Amino acid sequence: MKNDKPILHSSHWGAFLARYRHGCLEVEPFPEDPNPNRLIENFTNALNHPVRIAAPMVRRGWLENGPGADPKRGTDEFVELTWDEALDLLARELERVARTDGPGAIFGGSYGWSSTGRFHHAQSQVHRFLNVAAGGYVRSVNTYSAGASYVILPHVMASGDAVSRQNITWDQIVEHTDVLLAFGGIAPKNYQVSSGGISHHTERDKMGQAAARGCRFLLFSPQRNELPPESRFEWVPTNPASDTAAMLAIAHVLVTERLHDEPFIERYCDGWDVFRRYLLGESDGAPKSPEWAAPLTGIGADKLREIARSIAGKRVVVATSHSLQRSVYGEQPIWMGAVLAAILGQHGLPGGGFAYALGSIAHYGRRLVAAPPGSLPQGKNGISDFIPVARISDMLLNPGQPYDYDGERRRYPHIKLAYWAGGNPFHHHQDLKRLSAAFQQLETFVVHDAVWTATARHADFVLPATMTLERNDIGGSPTEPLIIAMRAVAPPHAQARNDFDIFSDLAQRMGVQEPFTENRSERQWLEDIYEKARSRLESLGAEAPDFDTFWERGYVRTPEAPDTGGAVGAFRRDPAGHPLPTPSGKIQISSSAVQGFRYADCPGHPTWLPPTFGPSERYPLWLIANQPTDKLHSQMDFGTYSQSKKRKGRAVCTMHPQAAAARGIKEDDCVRLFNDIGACLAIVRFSADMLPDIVQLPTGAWYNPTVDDQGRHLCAHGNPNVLTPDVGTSSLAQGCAGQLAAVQVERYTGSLPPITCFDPPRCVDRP
Ligand SMILES: Nc1nc2c(c(=O)[nH]1)N[C@H]1C(S)=C(S)[C@@H](COP(=O)(O)OP(=O)(O)OC[C@H]3O[C@@H](n4cnc5c(=O)[nH]c(N)nc54)[C@H](O)[C@@H]3O)O[C@H]1N2
Ligand SMILES: Nc1nc2c(c(=O)[nH]1)N[C@H]1C(S)=C(S)[C@@H](COP(=O)(O)OP(=O)(O)OC[C@H]3O[C@@H](n4cnc5c(=O)[nH]c(N)nc54)[C@H](O)[C@@H]3O)O[C@H]1N2
Ligand SMILES: [Mo]
Repeated sequence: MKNDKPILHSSHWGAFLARYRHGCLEVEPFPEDPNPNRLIENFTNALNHPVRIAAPMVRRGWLENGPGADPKRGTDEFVELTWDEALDLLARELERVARTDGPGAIFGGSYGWSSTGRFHHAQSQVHRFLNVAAGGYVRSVNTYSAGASYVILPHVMASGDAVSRQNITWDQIVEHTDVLLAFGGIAPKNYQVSSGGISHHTERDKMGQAAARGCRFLLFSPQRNELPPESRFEWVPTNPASDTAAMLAIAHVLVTERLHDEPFIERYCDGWDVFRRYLLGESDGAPKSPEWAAPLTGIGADKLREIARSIAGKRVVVATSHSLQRSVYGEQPIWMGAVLAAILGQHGLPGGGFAYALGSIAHYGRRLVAAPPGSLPQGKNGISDFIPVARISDMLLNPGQPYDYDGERRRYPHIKLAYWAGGNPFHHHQDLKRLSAAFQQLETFVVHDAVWTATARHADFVLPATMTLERNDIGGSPTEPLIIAMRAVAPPHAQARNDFDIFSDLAQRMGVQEPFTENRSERQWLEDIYEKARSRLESLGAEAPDFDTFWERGYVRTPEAPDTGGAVGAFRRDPAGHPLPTPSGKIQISSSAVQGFRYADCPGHPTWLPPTFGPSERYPLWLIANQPTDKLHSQMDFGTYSQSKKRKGRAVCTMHPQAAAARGIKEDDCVRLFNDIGACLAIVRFSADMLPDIVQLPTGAWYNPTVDDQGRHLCAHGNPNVLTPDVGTSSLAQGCAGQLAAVQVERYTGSLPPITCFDPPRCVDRP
């Protein structure tokens, strides 16, 4: 396959042009993109990288001993089989588990971002397959992104999507907002990404336009560079996990100085009085004043007071990032953000209110489009059982045990087989040593991926999937103005196959090929997915080319939908006619439903709960384990751009020069970060643009477990999830709490263990 003319393709981090010649891939940004993203460069060495999975593999221990728990999972050797052998064996195993234990023993949650195309979307494929072939599967609910917020928000306001995706847009902010309070920031590295693709990176310019009109951006964060310079933001250095206290103090000033919007609270809110008594200290003896909050937040009392006075009567957006709620008690700052916007009377005004996750991913803050493409139907799941997504290790280690979730007492299912396609738990989950032990409990673990991730290395069946550039697909999303014909650029690597074709052949062996494929080819599925957009475009009187024209041209444009503020805007305009879907139909400043669950870790109104997991004498630094700048999660960590940002082949952690000096650490030193959960190595970079008692190590470095020359277990590469706690945010949401941990850092003086995670595992001839 040779393409002399560049072909348009799409990824979660940007649309781009690709050309594949003489085995080499060149990429360039989509010409219309005002602020293209260098992550596209990660593709250039990816297609034929040695870490690609070349052929179907079965773990040696599974082949020799059959299904069952095995401590060798993760370090075992693999045996290459032919596709026919591997699929025959896997089909029989799936039938065995479905027959003896039922589909309720199959975990098909398969969390992860996979790739952009709407048809070859690996999760949709695996879910559809398990529904058809096994009668269903135990699923996972919620996300690692918004685990706490999407459970608390429906109790308080409306669905997470109604608050984050269909509420306040950048267009409104450009025109109307006076002050934007950004708790956790709106980091340039983060809004360059959007699931379903992103053809125009516009956030930076929108913030610049708002600032030029006079909008003031205030950043509350432990790190400075979490807003673009174009926003002319002011940094308010804020301790990790203290945002609830900062917001309470601002609310306290507003209420005690009678700057709050009493008519709004009266008309649009429920449960004010209980919260007001807490805020003023009438119920617990502790007024949540700026003086109370100053030592907790690290923000001076005068500063908090000045901020409160300066926002009263203004058009204000209270924005909170995803990161705020990805830690223990993560529900609180989200609920409090909604309450602060209510105290200011801002909900539902153009460019005012509570913008959950604004710009944390580019799809938050964008206008909805009128004609998004369709997606692959997943069919009906015969199993109703589920887990909150980040409780995967708990589920595998504690079958049958009870746990709390959103007012229910539930029990973990007994899972025998897990099937993963399109996610990387050894990237996304916490306490990776524990996760490894959890996967060792399974009878059988099946993984499709294009590359040898740590997850694939833990599997019994490893089936090589194509990468997006090796197949035809359609890109688009509810907020993306282009529907992109993602034409294949390169031939599949070695024996890699599309997830759809793998499932189709498995379904054929299990006698369900026709219900799985509906006798439709890839081309027919793509036509179907496109047709949803085309017919809608036609009904809108917009240009609606037929599939062949679309495919030839490379994309079509969909108009934007009206910018009405969604359910929150409608509620503001007519609270009786458009009540919110809460028990009162109003904003719940306190909630008798949540109160009724009697969770000490999530009381009936936003509450300051001191972090129990923060720095201690032994582990005096906050670890911020946030999103990486040079890739999406773990995807293509071996890619040119990601590799160019490593030092000594390892992840870079950022420290304040003071904290480093106190430990005798110099720039570019290798350090060991450790706590009671685990340890890893990383190379130090200095920055004074952060609080002195934090160390930042982004996620994304592939897990590289090893034993150093002193016999200590550590990740040689710098995956922070060896250090993060595997606990839920609270009994309410049980969300991921991986953003923060407490650690110690020391200079590493041993010999540097090699990086082996990009070498394929050992393969042996069949026994
Ligand atoms: N400590 C800490 N941990 C975190 C976070 C944090 O802030 N701190 N953030 C969390 C968040 S918000 C998220 S969303 C998660 C992300 O976690 P994931 O979404 O699981 O991470 P990815 O690296 O995107 O995993 C996608 C995998 O799918 C594979 N893949 C891509 N395309 C295909 C395909 O077509 N077919 C198949 N079969 N495979 C494919 C890729 O190679 C990759 O291995 O991480 C979470 N983990
Ligand atoms: N380049 C790139 N972009 C991405 C991703 C990626 O992997 N790579 N992942 C995407 C995904 S799936 C998601 S969900 C989003 C995630 O969006 P977020 O979760 O918001 O992103 P993070 O980078 O993890 O965190 C943002 C910043 O929050 C600050 N922070 C951490 N804890 C606290 C706190 O307690 N209080 C305050 N005030 N600030 C705090 C830190 O300084 C951190 O850098 O990013 C998306 N964008
Ligand atoms: Mo996410």
